[in-house]
Amino acid sequence: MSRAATRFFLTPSTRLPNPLLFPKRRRPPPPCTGATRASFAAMAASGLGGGEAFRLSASAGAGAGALKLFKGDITVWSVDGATDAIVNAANERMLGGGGVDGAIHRAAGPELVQACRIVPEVKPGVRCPTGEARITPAFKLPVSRVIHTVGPIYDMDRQPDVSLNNAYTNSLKLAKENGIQYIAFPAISCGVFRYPPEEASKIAVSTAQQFSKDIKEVHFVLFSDELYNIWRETAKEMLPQVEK
Ligand code: AR6
Repeated sequence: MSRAATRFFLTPSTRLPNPLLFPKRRRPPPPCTGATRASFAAMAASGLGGGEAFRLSASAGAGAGALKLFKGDITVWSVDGATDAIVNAANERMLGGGGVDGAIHRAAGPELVQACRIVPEVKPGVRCPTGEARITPAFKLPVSRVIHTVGPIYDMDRQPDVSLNNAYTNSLKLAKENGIQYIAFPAISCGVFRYPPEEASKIAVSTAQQFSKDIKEVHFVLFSDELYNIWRETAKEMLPQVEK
């Protein structure tokens, strides 16, 4: 028997349980729309925590324009692999780095840095100036695209609030232009760039609100309990919450 053929054979000790003897327990479906249900299922499968949902606009119908909060590693996030994108907190060179940038490049594989390398430089060593955004394929990541943006270095930027607003806004604009329906952000600039997370969360939520008609769901994937709780408090203050 060829090696390929043996892959499809199960020995008695590895045989799967008979589904008639071990039926799957059925749970009632959660009371939410198809899109919402799909994204919650995808997040639960990927092992991300949290999952609180808010409406981005008081006037939008159920399921449209949602903001969701998750806890964990953004590189495992995906919704459908076709109209979804994660955002990378990159630097102006766009050739990788530490933090979430390093994690995204490791998970995407070496093709990502090659794709970044061919993004034209706007001046020597700068492919994406602070506050702007660029898009690439996502390679081995489970999403369709990576949007790279550069947030401000809090202590060095003259107007860090304007730059952070631009980073979120330009990422969302680029998502819209590329037909992205589901987008996930990390806490841009809240790591080595030292942006105070309470202030950053207000900018993040308010820019997401402005795209409530353009993007189905804006997600934030926060890496620590502390950040998750800050984003949750801000979302609760600014948006109506919806039941899971
Ligand atoms: N998933 C989600 N969030 C993460 C992950 C992850 N896998 N890893 C880290 N974070 P940072 P910045 C969080 O420093 O402040 C890079 O070297 C982290 O806890 O990654 O915008 C770039 O190349 C923090 O809350 O990005 C730049 O030079 C947030 O992501 C520079 O860092 C952002 O932290 C950008 O600095």
